[in-house]
Amino acid sequence: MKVAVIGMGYVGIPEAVLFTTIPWVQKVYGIQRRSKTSGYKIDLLNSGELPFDEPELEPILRQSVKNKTFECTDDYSKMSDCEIIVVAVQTPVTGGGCVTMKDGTYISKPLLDAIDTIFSSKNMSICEQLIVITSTVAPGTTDRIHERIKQSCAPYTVVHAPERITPKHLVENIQKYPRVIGGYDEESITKVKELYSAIGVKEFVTMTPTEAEITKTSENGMRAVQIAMANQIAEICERTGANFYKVKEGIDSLQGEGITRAMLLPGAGVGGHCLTKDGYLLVSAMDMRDRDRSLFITATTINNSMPNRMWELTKDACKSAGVDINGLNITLFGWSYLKNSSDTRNSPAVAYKEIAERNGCNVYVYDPICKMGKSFKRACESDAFVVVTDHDEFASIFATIHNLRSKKGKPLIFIDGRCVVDPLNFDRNKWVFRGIGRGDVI
Ligand code: SAJ
Repeated sequence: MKVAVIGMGYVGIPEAVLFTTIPWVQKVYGIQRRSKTSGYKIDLLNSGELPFDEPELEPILRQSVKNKTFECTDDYSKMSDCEIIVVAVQTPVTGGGCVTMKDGTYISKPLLDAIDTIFSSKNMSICEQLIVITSTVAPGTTDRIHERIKQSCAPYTVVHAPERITPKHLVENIQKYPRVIGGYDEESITKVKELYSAIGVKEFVTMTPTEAEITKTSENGMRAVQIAMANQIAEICERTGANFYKVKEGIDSLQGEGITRAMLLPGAGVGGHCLTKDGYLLVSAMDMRDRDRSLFITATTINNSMPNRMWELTKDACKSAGVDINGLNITLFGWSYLKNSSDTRNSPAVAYKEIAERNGCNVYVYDPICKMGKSFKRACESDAFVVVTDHDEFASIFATIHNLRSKKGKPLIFIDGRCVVDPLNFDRNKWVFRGIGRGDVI
């Protein structure tokens, strides 16, 4: 059997490479358009290298390139003799990534383009083909594709099997998490189960395609709501002189039968490619008049406001320190959106830096994982230290940073966006501390 995977990203690459380990799969084509931003991946992957850090996957890729079971190509016609086509393109909701249909629902532009190429005559196969949509899509998307198949009498069936991966643990996530499969018939569902069982997936949850779309967009929409709750409770703590982490300890003590509370953590913001968009995809199935008041949109708005909250804390600290914010030298610890990751998609650090520079500050970004800021010495020479990403490798810095002293006779400033230090370690004559959720320390 031959398999094509469209979209060589965080989802498509690991799945395509793992498919090459299946004995009954002779060839896997990684289909990647030669776009400005991602076209480079074609030659990179064909040379046996990954565009991201995933140690477990690299040797499998090299082996599959060597034995020619994997080939990355921009030639979509290679799909025509593939029995299964997996669509793993990104589904952004901003920057023109989304098409709003007549009924107000969304369909991702990259997904639409991928489907159009599958349906185009030069790529259409004569044999029955199974299309597996693994991208996260708005409710109703798979039905739309199913309808198009029926109208065009194309030899396709379609299934939605959304991915559940997070950067840094791609292979582990693919194999560890149950796979939701939304299909129209038992035969196609069984085929998808066979494919993913063969790469290590142990558990499946089957349902209709729309239920699968709502499952995936809800599980991330819910997480964004949970984080937004923590962020809003943290703001209430800051305004009332309370310590969020004591409140969390109190709420977490409410354990027991049926009494469940999942208090996540407030922070400098929510970045990444999942939580920042899946709520929008989910609510696109709501009546357009009701969307803006949806819980998921409100949560995303709260989370997107956190870099500004970090800026407000910076301003307040400067006022307390008697330091002019204009021209302030800031070291920004962290550039990626997620700890121990180099993934900067929608990173709150980018938003904070823009606000600070717009207000006359000089921002030095220090994030060795993102290869930003070469000099730790320079990082220590600022007037203010702002933490957006809590990389493990920063722990030793944060354990002793309170020993730094200003050379300008003014207090230094520390803005803690991830609860990485104990404020009590900071000499209040030499430092002004502000932290998300730390209304008790001003
Ligand atoms: N964050 C908080 N407070 C929290 C947890 C996270 O502010 O309590 C922030 C993080 O700093 C980051 C952002 O939210 O900026 C996203 O963090 P994340 O841990 O949710 O990581 P993601 O965006 O990679 O989310 C993915 C999702 N997985 C899939 O879509 C398959 C999500 O469903 C997972 O729950 C999450 O990974 C995970 O748990 O690792």
